[in-house]
Amino acid sequence: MNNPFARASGRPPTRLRPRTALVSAVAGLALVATSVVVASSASAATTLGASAAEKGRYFGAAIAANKLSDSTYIGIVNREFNSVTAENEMKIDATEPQQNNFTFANADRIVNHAISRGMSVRGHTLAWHSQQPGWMRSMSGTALRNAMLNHVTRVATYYRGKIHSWDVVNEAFADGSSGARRDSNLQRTGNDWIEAAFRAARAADPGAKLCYNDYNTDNWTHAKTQAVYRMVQDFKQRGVPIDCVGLQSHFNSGSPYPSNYRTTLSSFAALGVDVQITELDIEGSGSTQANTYRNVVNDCLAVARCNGITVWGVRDCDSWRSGGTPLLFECNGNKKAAYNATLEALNAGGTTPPPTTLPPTTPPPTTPPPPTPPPSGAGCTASVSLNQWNGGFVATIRVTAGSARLSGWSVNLSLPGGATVTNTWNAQASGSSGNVTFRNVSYNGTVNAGSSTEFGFQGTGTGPSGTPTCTGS
Ligand code: 9MR
Repeated sequence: MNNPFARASGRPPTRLRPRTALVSAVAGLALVATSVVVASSASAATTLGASAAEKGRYFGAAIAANKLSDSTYIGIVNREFNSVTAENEMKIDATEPQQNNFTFANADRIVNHAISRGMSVRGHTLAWHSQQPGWMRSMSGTALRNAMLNHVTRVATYYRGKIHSWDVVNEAFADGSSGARRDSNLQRTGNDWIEAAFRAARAADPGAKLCYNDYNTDNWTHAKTQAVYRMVQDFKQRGVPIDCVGLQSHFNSGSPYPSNYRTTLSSFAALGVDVQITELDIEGSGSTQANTYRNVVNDCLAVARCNGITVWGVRDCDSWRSGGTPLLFECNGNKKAAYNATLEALNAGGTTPPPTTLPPTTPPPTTPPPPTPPPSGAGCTASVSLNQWNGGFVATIRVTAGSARLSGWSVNLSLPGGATVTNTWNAQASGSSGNVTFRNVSYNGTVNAGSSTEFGFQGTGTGPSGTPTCTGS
């Protein structure tokens, strides 16, 4: 498959007009300098999603169903991102407006769009004190607990196999210095409401990573950060199924990017969970804003288990804080300095992917990836890392280019009888059982010589055990 974005990295041919000798000499020098830049940028990814994919990570955006028909907006989404979050469409008030009456139409528009383009989806959010429908706001006690668990189960079951990571519980801790849980109708059903929600989510969709997500948990010294850390530590110790922590990371002058942000990321990761930056926006402009974006990307790339960044909106005018111009694109769709800094930082970040996590908590037998065979065919190899549990699996496939740059690739592998692919990210699958071929999507077909990119799929039954065949073009 051709990469429609490959041309975007090329420069138009330079045309020289007759000038004075001096101007020609200066132009000649400039050309030499430019050609150096081109030589290095020719090997650099040209979109956020492609660059993140080279590092085994995703770069996503929160998107809104009612903007999918805005051509500027969807053009950016399709070009730049390999993950999306529904900004509002999967919240409790949107998916269960009347008790036990579930509506998924708007969320489906987002999920289907993403899946059709090989993007992964973050689910946001299953249990939250806010954005509850009226019927839930007026509930309490056992009735509310059961209604919450029913909601988690029904929504996670509906999207089973389609969600990369769920924000199972959102914003359950209080701001300030108390380190306490936030008071809410859910909290008043009992302190164990969070772990009950995680257990229900795991039962409903065992292949999704399950995250706890919150804001003002970026500064390692803050009481709220420490309180969330202790909860995750406790969950890991007691076997409560949790796979990831989401740091929303809404930064502005009142809640600035903290210099110890990397410590926060690595400290959570050291508990044995993934860390995801889930709602990034940084108020400001120009180089100050750009540098903060650069710092955030560098921090994530420095922590192996920081496996993705999502910005909370596409253009400044799409933002919930549009007055603070906190995003990567201007309203007219132009890239901002913050965009360039983000892409540069991603491209500079090497190509080492983070390790894959192991859902579910009940340790599945993990099949070690087979040794990587030497390059064959048109110059690529593929290796599988498999997380298998009883009844399902997640396979992560690493595609590595041989000594020549690929402009497209496909991977063929054989699934044992009874196994079915239910969800694929960063690739397009042909077939879902038996021999299945996965082809690159628009943003990850180009792989430089010796570099790698990753895609994955989830399935029911038993995962592949043989060596996949990689064909490059
Ligand atoms: O961006 C979202 C905005 O459109 C909604 O009106 C608001 C209320 O549901 O939620 C915003 O998103 C929030 C997210 O769901 C949770 N973390 C804070 C985000 C910004 O308020």
